[in-house]
Amino acid sequence: MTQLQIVGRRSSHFTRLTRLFAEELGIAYEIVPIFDMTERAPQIYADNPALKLPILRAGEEVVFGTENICRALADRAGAADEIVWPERLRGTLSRNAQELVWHCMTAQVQIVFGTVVSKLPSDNVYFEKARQGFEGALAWLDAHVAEALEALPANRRLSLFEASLFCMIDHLHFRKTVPVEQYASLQSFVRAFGERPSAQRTPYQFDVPPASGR
Ligand SMILES: N[C@@H](CCC(=O)N[C@@H](CS)C(=O)NCC(=O)O)C(=O)O
Repeated sequence: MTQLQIVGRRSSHFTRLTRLFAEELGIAYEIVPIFDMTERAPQIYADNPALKLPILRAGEEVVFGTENICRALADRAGAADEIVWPERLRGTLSRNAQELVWHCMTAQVQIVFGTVVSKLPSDNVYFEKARQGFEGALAWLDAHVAEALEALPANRRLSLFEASLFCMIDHLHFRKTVPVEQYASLQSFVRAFGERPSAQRTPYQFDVPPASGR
């Protein structure tokens, strides 16, 4: 079988979600780091024209988008039916919960890429509103996570909801954009999910370029 490459960053929550899926599904992969997110050549992003990461490379085939990558990995493992994908979520609360996790992940990218990487003023309304919406979404998730977890099928192998929620909350300990410690239900979920070997094998860390590199 072709050696799979996940082109991304060990410090990225979207990349971690794909790595976590690969680990859970027992799929071997190599991580190919993108050291500098300000690069603008599509080749750096495995030819993703959107200049976003992660990307899954399997020989000549490239897969764009975190959810697509998770699905491609599950297909390879023959385990797609064992995963609770968003379309299997029943009820508005569960669907809203997934939406807010995606929202938080995107807000985190907006704040980190805007204020940390691009050094734009963090008191601009663009970032202040992002932080306010982020905090509102976290408070909502904290209040509803128990119900959202309860609604998942008991016999699941993994759900995209839990995996994405874990990667998102744990990233807030690594890249401290908005406080997260006060959300007791979210913290206890992260502690429990963090026991999984897949979580322990994919800790956040900054990729260090080789000394002779860029
Ligand atoms: N829709 C994309 C979003 C991925 C994303 O935002 N990735 C971040 C890194 S965590 C990124 O590419 N940041 C660089 C940028 O926004 O220019 C996906 O699902 O993979």
